[in-house]
Amino acid sequence: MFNLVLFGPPGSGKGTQSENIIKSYQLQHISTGDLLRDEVSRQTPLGTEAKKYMDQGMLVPDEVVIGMISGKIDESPEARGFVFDGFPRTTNQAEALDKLLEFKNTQIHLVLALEVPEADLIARLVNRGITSGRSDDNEEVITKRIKEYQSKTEPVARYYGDQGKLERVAGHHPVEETYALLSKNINKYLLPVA
Ligand code: B4P
Repeated sequence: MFNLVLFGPPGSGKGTQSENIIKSYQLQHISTGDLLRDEVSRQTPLGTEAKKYMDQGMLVPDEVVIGMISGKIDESPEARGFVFDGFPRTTNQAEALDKLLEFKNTQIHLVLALEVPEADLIARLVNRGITSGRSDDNEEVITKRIKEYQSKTEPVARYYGDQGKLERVAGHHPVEETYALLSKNINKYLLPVA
């Protein structure tokens, strides 16, 4: 089993690159952003709670997100591995993920951190907001999401750096070029199937 964390600020391309990675390496995709948006659209109690935070550009409480992840891993016992996209976003979430995986006799093997200048992040997300209909893709909320990332999520890079698992990758290139840089790192652990 090979488990990858795709890490980076809002709009750095985690979702975009995950799609390519799961196809080529035949891994299961776990995106906490997608899972939360699904709960919101189905108006579940969890979704109603999460929406309050997401609409303000704040992180959803750890216990909500960690509970969702555990169930999602259990749904795919035969998986070749997982791509965690947008999770963990706090050191608390990273510690919880380590414990969950240890319980399943596996671990995180590699963390790829996408690095993109802040001006590019804002431009990408404002641009996506024009078509996505996402309530958190407007300039005011985007700025809050980036601040939330800097204060709560950036420390997660140090957590994995201390474990010797972190690789930083330039994410400002076009999608295909960025993908080539990411796959070069993944190929050290696992070769593409497709
Ligand atoms: P997410 O859904 O994870 O969204 P994101 O960080 O904004 O986007 P991502 O980095 O995936 O960017 P994308 O590829 O889409 O989170 C949304 C919210 O959910 C959070 O703010 C939080 O409230 C909540 N949440 C999620 N996970 C949580 C957790 N673990 N704990 C607590 N709360 C959590 O790319 C963005 C745009 O850029 C797209 O339009 C794309 O086409 C474009 N783009 C991508 N790569 C490009 C490139 N190379 N060049 C040009 N444009 C590019």
